[in-house]
Amino acid sequence: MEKILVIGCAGQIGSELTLELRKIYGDANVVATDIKPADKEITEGGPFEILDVLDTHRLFGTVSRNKITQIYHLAAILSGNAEKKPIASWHINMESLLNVMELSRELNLSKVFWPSSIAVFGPTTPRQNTSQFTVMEPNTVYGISKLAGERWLEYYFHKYGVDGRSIRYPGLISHKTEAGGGTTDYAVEIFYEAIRQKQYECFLAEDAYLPMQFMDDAIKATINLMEAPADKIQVRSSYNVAGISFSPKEIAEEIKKQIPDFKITYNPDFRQAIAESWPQSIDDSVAQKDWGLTNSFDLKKMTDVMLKEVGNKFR
Ligand code: NAD
Ligand code: AKB
Repeated sequence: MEKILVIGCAGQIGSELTLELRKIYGDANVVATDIKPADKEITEGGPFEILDVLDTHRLFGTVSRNKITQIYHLAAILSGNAEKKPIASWHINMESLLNVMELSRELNLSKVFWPSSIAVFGPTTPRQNTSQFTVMEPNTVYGISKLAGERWLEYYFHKYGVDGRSIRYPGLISHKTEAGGGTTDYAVEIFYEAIRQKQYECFLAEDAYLPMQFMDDAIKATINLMEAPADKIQVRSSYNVAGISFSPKEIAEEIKKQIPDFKITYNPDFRQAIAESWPQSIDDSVAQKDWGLTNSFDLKKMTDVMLKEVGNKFR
């Protein structure tokens, strides 16, 4: 029987992944933790603890007391916020991962999930159909921490046999919990503002193409990766996952099909330079081949669900 610890359960991914894991493994077998309170659905639907992942002593205590066998470590400072506090963000992103990897080694846990990001790529990476193995020279503190994290994951696998698994998520789009300080957040905010104000000022330029993925597909991919037999996982750093690529102009056009008087204006800020350093589209054929990655939401299907669900929140 697996017992799972989710670290960062109150965030954009954790708030949905925790519920999905509880459906699969049983409510009592998924211990949700975060440094801040989470939604009632999470705190009342199964075990929940306030936990700072940097507190090594408490982390070991929580894992031992609950007889945890797997960890999903989601806590991090994302690209936009990390540029505002580089050293503090490096500390949180790296120390938290090393705490989790050391603990997994010492307590011989069965598996660890830790997400990487398209931020591992940089301005010298080919930007179209970016391959699994390519030039990686990130120039953001977030990207540097994700690339270093990937190296540590691979190191712990080869050196100690820790079964760490990872996806380089593109920008994730969801309606349950708002995004937490990234460069791709515009693609979530735009739906809220389209519903609330029928207008949106975008912090990226109209042609800032980026890879994105709807949350349902991201969660399905995460669980498929974690459930795949260990010998299928040939990439021990992190897998490319493509999703769908579009620009702010294209998503605005899709929204206008349903809200004809929606208006978008552009006022690019520091995040435009980050977007320009990331790929515009991703080649995820290795993940397809190794563990059967699939993607089912295109721009239209995602827009339909987002407008409906965000609309329901304000009804
Ligand atoms: P988020 O910011 O929405 O959530 C992160 C959660 O971690 C928050 O609830 C926060 O309170 C918690 N946290 C922060 N510091 C903590 C600490 N010291 N101890 C315990 N919890 C702490 O982020 P997210 O979008 O859910 O991202 C989760 C992971 O996925 C991150 O590693 C992120 O880099 C990665 N990722 C996300 C995206 C995306 O588009 N959302 C894309 C690529 C990678
Ligand atoms: C961000 O924009 O920082 C994240 C990511 C792609 O890692 N959404």
